[in-house]
Amino acid sequence: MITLYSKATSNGRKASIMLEETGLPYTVHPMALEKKEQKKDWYLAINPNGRIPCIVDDEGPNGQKVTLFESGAILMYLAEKSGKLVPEDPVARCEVLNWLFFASGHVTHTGMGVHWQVRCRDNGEDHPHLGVWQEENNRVYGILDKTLSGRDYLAGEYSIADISAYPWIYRWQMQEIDLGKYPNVKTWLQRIGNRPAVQRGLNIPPRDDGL
Ligand SMILES: N[C@@H](CCC(=O)N[C@@H](CS)C(=O)NCC(=O)O)C(=O)O
Repeated sequence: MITLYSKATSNGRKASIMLEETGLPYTVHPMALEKKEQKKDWYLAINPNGRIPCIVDDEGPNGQKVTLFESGAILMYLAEKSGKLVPEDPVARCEVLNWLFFASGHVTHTGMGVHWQVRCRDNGEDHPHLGVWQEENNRVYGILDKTLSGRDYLAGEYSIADISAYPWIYRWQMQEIDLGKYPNVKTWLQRIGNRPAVQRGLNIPPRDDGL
C-alpha cells in the first residue's frame, strides 16, 4: 500500500492528483505544516528535505519498500507503476520529460518565489526583488502560452507534465498574474480543472480555507 504524506498545497497536490488519476490504492497521512510536523525526526528519516509531498510504497519494485520525496520523482514513479500518463513511445516520452522538468523547475520555482514574496509584502515585510521574480514568472507563463497555442496539453497528450504545472498555475491569482494575457493557459486550466480526478486531488487531504 502507498502512504501519501501531504497537505493540499501546490506541491502536495501534484501527488494527490496523480494518485487519483492512476486509481492506485493509497492512504493519506495529513501533515500539519503550521506545527512543523515536516521537521520532526520521524519525518526527516523518510524525507531528508523536510517538505511535502512524500510517498512510501510498501510494495515497490521487486516487492521492496521505496520512498519518494520530490514531487517530480513521485509523478514519474507513479506513472511507471501504473502505466499511465507517461507514453511508452521514446520520442513522446522525451517531450513529457522536457515539460515535466520545466514544470518542476521553472514553473514551481518562480511560482513559489512570487507567492511567498507577495505574502511578505502583504505582511508589511521587505520585498526588494518581487518585481524581478514577477517578470520571470510572466516569462514562464508566456512560454506555456506559446506552447499551448498548438496543442491541448504541454507535451501533446495529457501527462505528468501537466500535473506538475497545474497546481501552481491554478494559483495564478495569488501570483498576481493577468491571465487575460495568456488565453491558451486559461483554456488549459479549464480543460484540466474539468477532470474529476483533478477536482478530487485538489482537496486531499481536505483543506477548509478555500486556498
Ligand atoms: N522540491 C520539492 C518542494 C516541496 C515543497 O516546497 N513543499 C512545501 C509545500 S508546497 C513544503 O513542504 N513547505 C514546508 C516547509 O518548507 O517547511 C518538491 O517538488 O516536492
